[in-house]
Amino acid sequence: MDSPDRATTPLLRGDDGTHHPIGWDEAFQTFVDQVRGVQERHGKDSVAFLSTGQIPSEEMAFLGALARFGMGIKHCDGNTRQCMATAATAYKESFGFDAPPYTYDDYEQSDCLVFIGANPCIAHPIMWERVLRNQKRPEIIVIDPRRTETAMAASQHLQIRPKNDLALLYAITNYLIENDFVDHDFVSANTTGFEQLRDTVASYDIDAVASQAGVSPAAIRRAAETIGKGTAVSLWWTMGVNQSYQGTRTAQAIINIALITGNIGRPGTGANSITGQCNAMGSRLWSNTTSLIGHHRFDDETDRRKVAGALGMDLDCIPTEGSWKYDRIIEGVRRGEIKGLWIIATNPAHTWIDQSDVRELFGKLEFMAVQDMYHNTETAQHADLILPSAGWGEKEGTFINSERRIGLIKKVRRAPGQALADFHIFRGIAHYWGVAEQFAEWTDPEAVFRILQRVSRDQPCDMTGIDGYRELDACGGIQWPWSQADAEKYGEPPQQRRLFSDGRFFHEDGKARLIVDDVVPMPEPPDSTFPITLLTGRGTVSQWHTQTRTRQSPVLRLLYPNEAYVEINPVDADELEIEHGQKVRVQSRRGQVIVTACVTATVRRGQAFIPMHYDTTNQLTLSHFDPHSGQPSYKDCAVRIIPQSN
Ligand SMILES: Nc1nc2c(c(=O)[nH]1)N[C@H]1C(S)=C(S)[C@@H](COP(=O)(O)OP(=O)(O)OC[C@H]3O[C@@H](n4cnc5c(=O)[nH]c(N)nc54)[C@H](O)[C@@H]3O)O[C@H]1N2
Ligand SMILES: Nc1nc2c(c(=O)[nH]1)N[C@H]1C(S)=C(S)[C@@H](COP(=O)(O)OP(=O)(O)OC[C@H]3O[C@@H](n4cnc5c(=O)[nH]c(N)nc54)[C@H](O)[C@@H]3O)O[C@H]1N2
Ligand SMILES: [Mo]
Repeated sequence: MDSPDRATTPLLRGDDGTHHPIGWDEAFQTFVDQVRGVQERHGKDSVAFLSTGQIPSEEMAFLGALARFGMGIKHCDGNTRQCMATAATAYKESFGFDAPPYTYDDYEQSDCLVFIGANPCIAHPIMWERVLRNQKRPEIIVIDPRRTETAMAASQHLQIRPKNDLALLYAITNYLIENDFVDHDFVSANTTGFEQLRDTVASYDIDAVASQAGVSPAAIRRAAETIGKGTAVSLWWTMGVNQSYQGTRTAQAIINIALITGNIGRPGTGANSITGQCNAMGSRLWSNTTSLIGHHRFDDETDRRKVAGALGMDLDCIPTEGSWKYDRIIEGVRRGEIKGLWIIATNPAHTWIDQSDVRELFGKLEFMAVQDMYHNTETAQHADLILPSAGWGEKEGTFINSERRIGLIKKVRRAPGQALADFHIFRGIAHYWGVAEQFAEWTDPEAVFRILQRVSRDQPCDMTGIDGYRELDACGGIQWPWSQADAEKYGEPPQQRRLFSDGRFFHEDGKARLIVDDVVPMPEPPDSTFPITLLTGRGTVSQWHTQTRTRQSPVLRLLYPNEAYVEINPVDADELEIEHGQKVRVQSRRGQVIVTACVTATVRRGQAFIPMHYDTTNQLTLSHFDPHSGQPSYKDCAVRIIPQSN
């Protein structure tokens, strides 16, 4: 980890256009002067921040509170918008709170597991191991346009055409209702909206959907029958659903199936979103971006009072409105409304959708600060000021995983050079900004953890019963909720807990909502000029995102192709006269990249796949979003592929 790419001192761009090392004192002063300068020239709302699901909850909370309650920054979002926003929105609307219901034990307790747009063999190998440990010889159904490693291990693979999930899930729901696989008692006692669901899905006939989706009617019937007859069915989804222009409704179609068949709140069941980044769940709760810290509401005075009280801050420093979403912040840069940007632990110049546009936009900013472990990420290269950060293992704090488990991360080594934990960078900024007093209690991560416990009181994520870091360490992590009342009643927290075992959801009426919508067509379907649908996602177990960390490991580097490649079906390759290993040009309406052809039957005809790990992939993607969650739809755009002479 002491690679030459690590940022070891703050770096400031000089008049010659290159970065020069400076001390922390100058770095903090420059940061504060520049941010204030932009706010004075263009108004307070002209500075925004973009953060991450990869720092501890205490740091996220500090950042969100400092920026919004201390520095008056209104617009902020994080890379969780690229990743989990759809799941969060779907849960909130369906259950009344962003609450993944499951516990990892459910992988082992199911007799039928359905994976939709998820490739856990590659992306979640530890969870996949738990599936392999399942002793019930479960049926495994995978819905994915590619024949992934996970699909190969499944007993049923519905290899659908991209973005046909919503219609397919409605057809399955229709089948379940028509064949009376419905848990009527559960539906009438614990849900609302069943009649509307039934009437809407009635028009999704399996035969019609099958030809559109490119799978056989028999395969859909078999999957529906398996789900209907299963006694403990769990449904799991990841980015093939979240990163879709109808992702929220698709996630809710999955939730609907679990609800109407009574597959929730029991061992081996659930409508379960698998999280991506190590602390995406923490950012959903604590980042203070889309919702007021601890999943409260900015527009609710009672919530604002409660949060102000728990933080010991004045009510007037709590804003009454939420922020723009990520795409609107980027649009704000384009329109000249955002002039200053502070980017923490994320690399949008690589990962934001339609990236060439983003890189151009960064040039329009008057000030850009990047806080990262590495000084040379695609984003850091555009920065005026780079703040060097300690990474995982070099600092402490807590993370929350997909099963709502709060776990302690310990410091096992010193950060290189002058790199500081993000926590201490925020403390420094608070001091130089002149709000040290307001954050006097925020001395160290555990002190902040205690503040967050107070904020969580009486929320579904109540964690007031945890006896500090000591107990988190002793128990190997504790799932929320764990309230003071729980601790008094039960003593030790049980190892595995799932939500909704009492059938009560978090909406005021205690019921879950069955939510449906019309299916809308793909915005950029393949046509005669751009005949291929481009899919993007994770390529190998040994690559992580923009590879700032994984490329530092000589061992990992041997395990994946160093140069970008495109997977293309053998029949398409033949028609286009492309040989395996040959260079090809992949063009979309936005850009073009030269990559190596990997001819493989894992993708179907008319489709191609490029991993997201290469810095050029997002030059091709189309800027379009789920309207409810604002999450980018990274996995569908039209391209053409042209052979290059080597
Ligand atoms: N090794 C490794 N592991 C990782 C990561 C990494 O970079 N490297 N990143 C982590 C993060 S942040 C995340 S979010 C997760 C992501 O984990 P996953 O979501 O499992 O990974 P992806 O490859 O992005 O997408 C999953 C699948 O969606 C499929 N898909 C594409 N379009 C559609 C569609 O229209 N319908 C359906 N049903 N499926 C579709 C793709 O073919 C792909 O196989 O992985 C985490 N784990
Ligand atoms: N085409 C396409 N694009 C995609 C996706 C896709 O499937 N297809 N997937 C999307 C998804 S799911 C995600 S999650 C995003 C990920 O997108 P990014 O967040 O942009 O990618 P990362 O490489 O994870 O960037 C994290 C950065 O944080 C830094 N870092 C790590 N730990 C720390 C720390 O403790 N402190 C600080 N200050 N810095 C730290 C790392 O060095 C790295 O530069 O990409 C999205 N983009
Ligand atoms: Mo992600």
